[in-house]
Amino acid sequence: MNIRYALPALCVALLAFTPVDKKDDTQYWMKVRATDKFTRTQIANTGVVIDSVREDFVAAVGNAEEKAQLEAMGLVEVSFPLTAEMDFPAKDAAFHNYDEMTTKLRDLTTRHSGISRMQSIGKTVEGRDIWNVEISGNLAQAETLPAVVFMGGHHAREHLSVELPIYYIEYLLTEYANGNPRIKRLVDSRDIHIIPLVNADGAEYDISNGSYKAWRKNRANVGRGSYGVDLNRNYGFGWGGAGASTSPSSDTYRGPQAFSEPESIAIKNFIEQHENITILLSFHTFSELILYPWGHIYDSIAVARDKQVHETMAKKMATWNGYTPQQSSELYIASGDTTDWSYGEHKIISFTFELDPKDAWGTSGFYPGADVIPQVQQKNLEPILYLIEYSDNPYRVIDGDGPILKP
Ligand code: 0X9
Ligand code: ZN
Repeated sequence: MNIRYALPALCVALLAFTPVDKKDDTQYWMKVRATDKFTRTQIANTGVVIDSVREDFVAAVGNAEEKAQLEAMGLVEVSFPLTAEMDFPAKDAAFHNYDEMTTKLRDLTTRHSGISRMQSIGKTVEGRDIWNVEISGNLAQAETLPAVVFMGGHHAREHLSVELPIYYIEYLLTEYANGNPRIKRLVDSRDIHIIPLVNADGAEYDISNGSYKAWRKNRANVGRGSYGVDLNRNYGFGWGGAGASTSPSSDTYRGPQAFSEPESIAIKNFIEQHENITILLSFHTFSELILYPWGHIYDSIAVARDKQVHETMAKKMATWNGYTPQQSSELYIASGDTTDWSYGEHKIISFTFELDPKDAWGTSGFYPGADVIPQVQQKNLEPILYLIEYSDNPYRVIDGDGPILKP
């Protein structure tokens, strides 16, 4: 047949065989109540895929029909469609959603398996894994090396705070592979932990259905139709003090007790299992600040040397990123934050960075746009390398010993 006739004929044939009833193929993520294996079996029998099992619920993915069946059984607590809209708005596509982040971390740690490993340190309320990437030239004996931990994403809408940890994982692994001598020396002599996204449920919720929700907390059902505990008010040092709300509907709700949330428990357990950690940095946004304890009281750290180390390091890091170094409570009193606990309970030298921008109206500062990602990653690179460097003995910064790892 002549090509001029073949194409139209093919189209007609294809149209004839195209099914007219277009089945809705939307997949839904569901939190489904289940306390025993029998209920879980019933749930599985609807055809959904169960991807995690917790004491009193499962996380499942299924289609509209399966969702309807589970709803009829009265078991669905939370559900949302896993459509293309379950992602950052197109203009912010450079940000990583949870799946993109997980895939990237898996790829990187697989490609650089000699010096890195990826481990779940616990699960979120909705059953997502909280990932830690450990980087060291001596993984077999990493616990004998000085350790440092970086984390991001305690607050859902602070997506930029997740992009920095992801980038530093990539940077350290690829620069090591490229033979960068400074990175090689750092990685070979240190145990580096990077937890990019603590509040994975909140971050996913914040981008669900195609628009930002300015969500802050985790996604715990806290009763009376309210959701969320502020994870940066849930840590157990000075918990219950000022600057944290007792009201479940508040954005700074401290939770029913210290460490009531699986996300903060995961961090607590992780820190307590890694006694070699000497320095911690938790990324937040925004205001361009370098904060250090205390945050729950106006008093400064009583141990003179500890105070001096925090101040000296904060000032030094500020020379690179241009942020303002100050004690946390200079900003405002807030109890139950990560760094008061890590320093107060474990004497870990601890910082909170409030990343760019410096100021903004309303919640717009949490959504500065993808364009800023590279510059914020770059301006904070030197502070990160500095903290890795001094994790062998942070007191070197006041005792006058110079950097021992610089080329
Ligand atoms: O309030 C917070 O948790 C942090 N700011 S944010 O805008 N990212 O929410 C600041 C925590 C600083 N710590 C204290 N002031 N205690
Ligand atoms: Zn924050």
